[in-house]
Amino acid sequence: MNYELQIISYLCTEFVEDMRLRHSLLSILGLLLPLMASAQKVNPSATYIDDDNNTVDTTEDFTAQAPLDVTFRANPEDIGDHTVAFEWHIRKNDTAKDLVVRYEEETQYRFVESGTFSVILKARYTDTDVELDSAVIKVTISESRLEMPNAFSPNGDKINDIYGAKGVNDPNSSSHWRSIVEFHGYIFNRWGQKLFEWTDVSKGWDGTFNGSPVKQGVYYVLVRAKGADGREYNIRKDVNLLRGYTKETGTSETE
Ligand SMILES: [Ca+2]
Repeated sequence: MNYELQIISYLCTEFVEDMRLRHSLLSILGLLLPLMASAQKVNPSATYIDDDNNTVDTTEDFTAQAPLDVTFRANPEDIGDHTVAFEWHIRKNDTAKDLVVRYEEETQYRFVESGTFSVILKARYTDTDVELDSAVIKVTISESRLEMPNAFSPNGDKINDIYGAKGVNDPNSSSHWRSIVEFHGYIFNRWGQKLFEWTDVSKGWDGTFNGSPVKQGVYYVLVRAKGADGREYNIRKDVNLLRGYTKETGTSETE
């Protein structure tokens, strides 16, 4: 082999080595890229029942009223054969103190206080110890509100037929109750006899006692309740039970 050929041979070897190196680098990159790309692969969602009784499934921040049961899901994507460790931190008003920490892919939490809460999800691969991006959903629990009406008309026309918190006959009412976490209502007649009691704010009295309609007249309501914001409600008032209003006659003795 002459000198020139030796040089060419050397260069060829270098070239091949170089290609091998490049190939190796690309192979390593090829292995790393999925790991790097997977650093975005949790997309937590929240599922809850809203004020209109619809089931909402969202990945956005939201406002609702207490008591509120929420199911949070991590929704890991494209994780292949990796094992993922999840960590949920629920904190109030961005304080660093955790109300709870949970270690599961899907977790439930009941919000009973007003305010804004951060629900933080951290996730990592346990096999490679690669951290996945953390994500936050902010949940705002509204201030409480509770009003009791002065009258109702249990005559079967589907208008104000139930005596209960404002909003019980009209879910779209602007004075609809909000964030009531404890409720106890009692109905008495004028002799102080208890005719009805209820503990679900979304329910009420239909104007009957022992299965029979009571007479038109004045009754009394007593309500003790507590809001998610700590507000306590003590409401006593007269309740006018009126049966006169019907759709047919259109006469209004109630409103
Ligand atoms: Ca009515």
